[in-house]
Amino acid sequence: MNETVDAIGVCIEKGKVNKSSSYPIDLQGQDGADELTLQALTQNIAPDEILKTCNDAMQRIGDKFGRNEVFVPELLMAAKAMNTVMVHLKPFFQAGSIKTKGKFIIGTVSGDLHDIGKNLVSMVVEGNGWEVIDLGVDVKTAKFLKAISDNPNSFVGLSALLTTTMANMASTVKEIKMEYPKTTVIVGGAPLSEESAKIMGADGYAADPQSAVLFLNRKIA
Ligand code: B1M
Repeated sequence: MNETVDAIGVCIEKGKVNKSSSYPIDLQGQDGADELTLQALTQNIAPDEILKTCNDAMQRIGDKFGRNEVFVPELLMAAKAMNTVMVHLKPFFQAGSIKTKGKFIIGTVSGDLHDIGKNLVSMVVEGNGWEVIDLGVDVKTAKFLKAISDNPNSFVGLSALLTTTMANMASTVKEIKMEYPKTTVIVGGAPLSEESAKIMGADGYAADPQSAVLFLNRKIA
């Protein structure tokens, strides 16, 4: 493992966005996720390696939150640092083909504000030649239905990170399938599984962005 990449992981876990950010106190004056990511890319470190380190760091801060060792403000700072890294990685994931394979509507379901995973899926799917219509977070069913109506033949992806919002996801899938039975819906997010996707009536489950791409590509093969 490279020292710069390790340091990016520390910045994510501690919520150190850039050199000028005063948080956290013990890293004041040091390079943050912003500067270190640019340095890592200049050293030709693979964007995938940087991303994996960041995801591991998010997992660690999430585990600490689960043990009540950190609280929502720390999660928010970690997310801010992670988003800074993603700004620099985005062009690498978007370097795919230009002619689009189809339209993919994606959003985080109602009641859920987690968007880092959903944004990663958007980037990777877009980079693989799909036009992505990102509806954002806390997306009500009506907004998905309007987007499907505005974009006939599109595919739909729903993301949820909370066990509580999985229930909202299930009702969104159900309503989409009632109004647009031919629309393919895939679901993903940490609390989901193949089994829960099946119970909801979704056409597929994707554990990560790459699985989402494989699923979509198979559908148009
Ligand atoms: Co929240 N949070 N959070 N949080 N948060 C979790 C999810 C939690 C597991 C932490 C914990 O307790 N250990 C826990 C959920 C527990 C549960 O439901 N079982 C939790 C909680 C409880 C909460 C609050 C309720 C806390 C509170 O207020 N008391 C609150 C809820 C707010 C709301 O949504 N209404 C809350 C708030 C937040 C912040 C806003 C502070 C922040 C989000 C900031 C943001 O997203 N902009 C936050 C964060 C950062 C996390 C953790 C630490 C990290 C999530 C993340 O970004 N991971 C998370 C703990 C964890 O995940 N270990 C946690 C990195 C990201 C790359 O992974 O999102 O899993 P992930 O996405 C993956 C896959 O899941 C998949 O691909 C992605 C890339 O590999 N994927 C898809 C995701 N969507 C997909 C869609 C697809 C396909 C694949 O196809 C359509």
